[in-house]
Amino acid sequence: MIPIIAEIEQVKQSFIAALDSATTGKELDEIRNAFMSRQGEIARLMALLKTLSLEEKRQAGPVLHELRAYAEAALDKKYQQNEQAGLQALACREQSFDVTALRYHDKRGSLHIYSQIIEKLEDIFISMGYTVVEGPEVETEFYNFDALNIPKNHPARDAHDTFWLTIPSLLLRTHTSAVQIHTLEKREFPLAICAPGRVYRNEATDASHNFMFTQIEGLFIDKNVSMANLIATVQTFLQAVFEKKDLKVRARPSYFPFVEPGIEIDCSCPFCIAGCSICKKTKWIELMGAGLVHPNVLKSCGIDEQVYSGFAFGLGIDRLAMMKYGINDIRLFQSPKIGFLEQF
Ligand code: FA5
Repeated sequence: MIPIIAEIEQVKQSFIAALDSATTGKELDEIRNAFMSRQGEIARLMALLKTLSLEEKRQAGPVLHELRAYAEAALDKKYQQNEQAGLQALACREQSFDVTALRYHDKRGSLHIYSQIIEKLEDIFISMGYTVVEGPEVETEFYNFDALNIPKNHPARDAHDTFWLTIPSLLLRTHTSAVQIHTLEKREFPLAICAPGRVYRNEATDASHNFMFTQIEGLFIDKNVSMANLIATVQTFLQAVFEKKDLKVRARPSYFPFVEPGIEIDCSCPFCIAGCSICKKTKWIELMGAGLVHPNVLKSCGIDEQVYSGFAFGLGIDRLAMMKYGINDIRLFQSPKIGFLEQF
């Protein structure tokens, strides 16, 4: 036997062995490249054949052509088998996919800390007979300022760095007190509402200031409403918020154009007895602005201020949550940090 025929046989055996062990499309591509390409084994044998004598070509030529035909057919068949096996595996996977299956170790979503706190505050208000209402976040100048006794050029407007819209007189509300006016306009008494929601102020952010934060407003209107009613209501509310029956409140004079008199309400520190880092060793925590609704506010909503009176108070939910949960940066509330969110 001439040597090239033995070499053709060797190539055939190594082709068969490679094909037998191939299980992926990528491996089949590699085999095609190694044996069938222009730089492959069969092309090398073809080149060798050309250098042989006529007699040798006559003997080896058909054997080499037979190897090429065999290799092409075997490779095609294996490609087909491989494709079918892949499709079957896919069909099998799809068939056994159970959308209702319970997966114990998957991460579960939960309500955002904002939602949890707002729900809790709403529950407390509801338990005191209040109704939850909402107002728009895009407000008119009238609801956010004018009707709240803050006319144009009033210095109190400076305290609210406002995001104005390009449409004249429209703005992002700077406080939930704007909801007071929407509710008062309905003139249904007695009136007891709370209004939680996002508010916006165009100010620089730091660990305790954000440009978007959440407030909750309380408003009560009836006949003969007094400061004593306000303080008792706020004390009951805060005792429930901090789950402390002996929590005390105190009032300090303050100024908000829409209440008269205006006060700031502090509560005794619910976290310590002798002073701690949260109350800055003062044993008191500043919590909210409040006061008796200014007669001008009632008048601007068409309410007889000689007959009706009321109180209002508003507090920042972010700062309340920071205190309650020991959060040291207000910006975390709006961050997508999963480690932070997962704690609640
Ligand atoms: C007001 O917004 C009044 N509307 C509250 C009020 C309601 C007074 C009813 C009287 C009657 P003030 O600007 O102080 O007040 O804001 C209230 C609370 O919002 C603050 O106590 C604070 O907790 C929170 N707050 C204010 N500015 C920011 C800020 N930039 N980032 C986070 N929280 C803030």
